[in-house]
Amino acid sequence: MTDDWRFLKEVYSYNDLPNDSIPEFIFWGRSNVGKSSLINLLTKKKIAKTSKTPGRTKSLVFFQFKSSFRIVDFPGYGFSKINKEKIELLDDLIEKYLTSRSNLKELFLLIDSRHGLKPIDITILDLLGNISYRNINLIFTKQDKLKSLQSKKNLENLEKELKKKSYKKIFHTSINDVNGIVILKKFLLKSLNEREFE
Ligand SMILES: Nc1nc2c(ncn2[C@@H]2O[C@H](COP(=O)(O)OP(=O)(O)OP(=O)(O)O)[C@@H](O)[C@H]2O)c(=O)[nH]1
Ligand SMILES: [Mg+2]
Repeated sequence: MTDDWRFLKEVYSYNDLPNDSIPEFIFWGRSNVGKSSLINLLTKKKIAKTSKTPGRTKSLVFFQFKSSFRIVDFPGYGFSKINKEKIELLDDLIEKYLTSRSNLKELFLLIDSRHGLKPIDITILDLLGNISYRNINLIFTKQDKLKSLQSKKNLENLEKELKKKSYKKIFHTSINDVNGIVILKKFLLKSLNEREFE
């Protein structure tokens, strides 16, 4: 039920993180890749703020389903209008979160299907590898914008390239493809041992 989803809080500092053990899923990736839009598709609610211009999400934004789990909308990387000091604080918060959050279930790294893996995505994947974070999944977004056969070919090459990196699963999503969302939801539920959230 959409009513069972609620905005919980926006977090800017480590001490402000929810202080309990409710499982959490992170959605991360370059600015504008579609993190907040995907959260709205999953929750079937306009719960996360989206924008045509990159740099919309500027904190860790927590959304909660009943008292059973949370989705965390991460600020995008690779673009920011936020000043340098604030970026450093956010980087610090994200690093602490990733290294110490025991209720973090899975991390989803979103990649724009049209642009593929950018050097900054590789840096993030390597950073996650360095801190030995294992539950990484990749989501190729904006599949609807992939038109030509050539772009699809590029995507296949990209998936081959990714074989060298460590991640668990790859998902494909698009704002007009219900199936991709259903597959993603099933994965979330499986990792929670829950039966449903609609
Ligand atoms: N065509 C298409 N556009 C999409 C899709 N997903 C998101 N968008 C658009 O991409 C833009 C950015 O979406 P957001 O969800 O705000 O992106 P974000 O990753 O949260 O961006 P930041 O908060 O700035 O890091 C918006 O204009 C969305 O409507 C998709 O699957 N297909
Ligand atoms: Mg966002």
